[in-house]
Amino acid sequence: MKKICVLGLGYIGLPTVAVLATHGFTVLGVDTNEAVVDVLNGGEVHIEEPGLRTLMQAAVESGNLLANAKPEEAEIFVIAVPTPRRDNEADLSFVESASESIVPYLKQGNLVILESTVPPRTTTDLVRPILERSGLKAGADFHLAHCPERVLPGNILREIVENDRIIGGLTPECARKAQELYTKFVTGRSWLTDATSAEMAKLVENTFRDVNIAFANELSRVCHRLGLDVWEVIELANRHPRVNVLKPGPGVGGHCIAVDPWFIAEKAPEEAKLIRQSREVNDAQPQYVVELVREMLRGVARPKVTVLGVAYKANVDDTRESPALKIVQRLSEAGYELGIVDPHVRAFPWTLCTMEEGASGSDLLVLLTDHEEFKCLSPETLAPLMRTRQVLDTRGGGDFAGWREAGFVCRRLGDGRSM
Ligand code: SAJ
Repeated sequence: MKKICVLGLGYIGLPTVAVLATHGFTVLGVDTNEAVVDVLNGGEVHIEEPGLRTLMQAAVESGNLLANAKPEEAEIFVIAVPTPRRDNEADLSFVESASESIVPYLKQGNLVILESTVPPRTTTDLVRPILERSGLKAGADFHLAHCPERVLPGNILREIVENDRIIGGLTPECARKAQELYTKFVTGRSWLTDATSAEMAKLVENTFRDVNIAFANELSRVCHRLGLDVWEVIELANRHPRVNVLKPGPGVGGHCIAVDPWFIAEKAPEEAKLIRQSREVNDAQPQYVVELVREMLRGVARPKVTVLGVAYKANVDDTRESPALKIVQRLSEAGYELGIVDPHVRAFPWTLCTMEEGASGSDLLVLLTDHEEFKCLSPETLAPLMRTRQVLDTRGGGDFAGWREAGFVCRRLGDGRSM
C-alpha cells in the first residue's frame, strides 16, 4: 500500500491519519509539536471527538501509523495545518512552513494535497512555488490539488467517509490523481474542478452558514424589540418548503465559520459587503448577551453569574473563537463574580468549577453552550444553592416549566415575551 505523510495532527489531521491507517495505507503523521507526536505514538488522542480514541488505537495497533516531528519520503503528502485569522486576514504561515518541510522529500510522481481552508489562489500562488523549489514542476513532475475538508466537529468520523468531496486539481490530471486517493475511503461522490474554484467553494459553504446565522441573530434583536419570540417565529417561517433560517445564539465560534468569511472579504473587500456585515453582526452578539445579563442583574449587589458552557458549540471541547471568551472577559472586566462550568473543556483562560460550586451563591445561570449534560440539570437541586433564582438561555432549547415551578425567573435570548 502507498505511503502517505499527513502534516498537521489537529482536528482534521488526526481523524485523517486514523482513517487512512485503518484503510491499509502506511501513514506518517507529522506535527511540529513533539507532545502531540508522543501522545499519538502511545495510541492516545489530544482532542475530544466521538469514536476517535478507539479508531486511533486500532490505527496504532495495525502497525500502519507512526508519528514524527519531521516528514519523510512518501508517495502522497496531505497538508492539514490550521489557517487562523490575523487582523481579519488568513495567517498562512503554517501552510507555508508545512509546504517548505516537504520540499527536500518531494520526488517525481508524488501527489501533494492541501486540505487546509485557504483564501482563493493559495494553492497556485503560494504552495506551488514553494514546492517547485525542489526543482520539480507542479502538474508535470508531481501532482498538486486542493481538496478542502468539510467535516463537522462532533461528527467527523462519519462525515470524513460519507461526505462528498470537492477535488480541485492544478491540472485535470492532478484532480484525477487526488480522486484516486479519496475513492479508497470516501463513499460520497467526488466533484472535480480546478484548485481555485475548490478553495472558493469551501469558503462559500461556511460563509453561507455565517450569513444565515447573522440573519437569525438580527431577527433575535428585532423580535426582542417587538415583544415576539424569535424561536417561535423562525420555527413557523421554516415550515415554508423553501425557507431554512438557522438559529440565533450567543455568537458564532469555532475556527471555521467565524474565520473563513474573512478569507473572501480580504480578497474582494469592495464586493464582499454582506459577508463583512454578517461577520460584524455575529461578532456583536456576545456584547448583546452581556447587555441581557446586565439587565437581569440590575439592582443586585455584588452579583455572581454562573456561565454554563464555554465550548463554541454543544458536546465539543473546542473553545477557539468561542463567543464565551468575549462574554466571560467582559463580565469579568465589569466586576461580576463568575462560576464557569463546562464538563467538556479542559483548558480555558479562566478557572473552571463544578456545577455545585458555580451555582453556590449565584444570581443568574447563563446557558452559553447547549451541552447534553446541561439538559438534565435539576432546578430543584440548584434552587437552594442560588442567591437569586434566575436563568438566561441563549440557545433557545430550554423547556422552562420545571424551572419556573422551582421559583426561577426564566429568560431567553430573542424572546421578547420572556424579557
Ligand atoms: N451556530 C449558531 N446557529 C446555528 C448553527 C450554528 O449560532 O443555527 C453557531 C454554533 O454555535 C457555533 C458556530 O455557529 O458557534 C459554528 O458551528 P457549526 O456547527 O455551524 O459549524 P462548525 O464550525 O463546527 O463546522 C463548520 C461546518 N460547515 C458547514 O456546515 C457549512 C463543517 O462542515 C466544516 O467542515 C467546518 O465548519 C470547517 O472545518 O470548515
